[in-house]
Amino acid sequence: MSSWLITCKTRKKIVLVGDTLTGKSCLIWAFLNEEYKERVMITPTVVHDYLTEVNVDGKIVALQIWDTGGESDNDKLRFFAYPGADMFFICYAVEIPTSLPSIQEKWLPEISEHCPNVPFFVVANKVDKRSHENYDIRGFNWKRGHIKHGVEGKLMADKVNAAGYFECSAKTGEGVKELFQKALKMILKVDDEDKHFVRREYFCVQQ
Ligand SMILES: Nc1nc2c(ncn2[C@@H]2O[C@H](COP(=O)(O)OP(=O)(O)OP(=O)(O)O)[C@@H](O)[C@H]2O)c(=O)[nH]1
Ligand SMILES: [Mg+2]
Repeated sequence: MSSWLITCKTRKKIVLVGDTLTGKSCLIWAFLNEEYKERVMITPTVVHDYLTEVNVDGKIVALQIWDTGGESDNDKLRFFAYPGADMFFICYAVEIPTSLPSIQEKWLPEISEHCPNVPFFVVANKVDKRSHENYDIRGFNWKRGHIKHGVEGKLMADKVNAAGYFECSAKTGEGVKELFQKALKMILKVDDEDKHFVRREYFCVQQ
């Protein structure tokens, strides 16, 4: 790790949560290495952090990405990853129907308890699976009778007041870079707005 990364002032942290096997580790790997790796971890993830640098509109940001394991065995350990988070990605996978309601039932209550007021995106992973022969053009899976069209994920994102809804595939790379770019842009924008807010407050005090 370069010393520049350690001392860089613009340092941001994104934490990924979501049910097990929803593709969190593969998504991070795809972002960091621009390639797909079927099995990122030999053992299931508990908590793992990465550090990289990202150019956001010409500004270099040191980005910490924290991967967490979705297995319920990790419920008592996962929150170690949360302090200092600037944003969460709550992930579901388009081929795991139960992972979508989990956003509201499990992940939102968990991150809200530990990090209230931290913005989050809802992220639909493995969207390449939609083009599988089992699906028709609207994303209807005839075998399981479950609709996995993006509209469901978007509705969930609206329902839980997510700051955004994104669709990705670690396998094809679709949407991966855009997701992290959009997240960092939003984080940096919030920073700027906070600064203005503080300045406004300061002027009030002076008057
Ligand atoms: N088709 C497809 N399969 C994917 C994609 N991403 C992940 N997978 C598959 O899904 C499996 C699980 O992905 P992981 O990234 O390990 O899932 P995870 O959310 O990190 O799981 P936990 O660490 O247990 O919480 C992988 O081993 C791949 O086989 C994708 O974009 N497309
Ligand atoms: Mg994992």
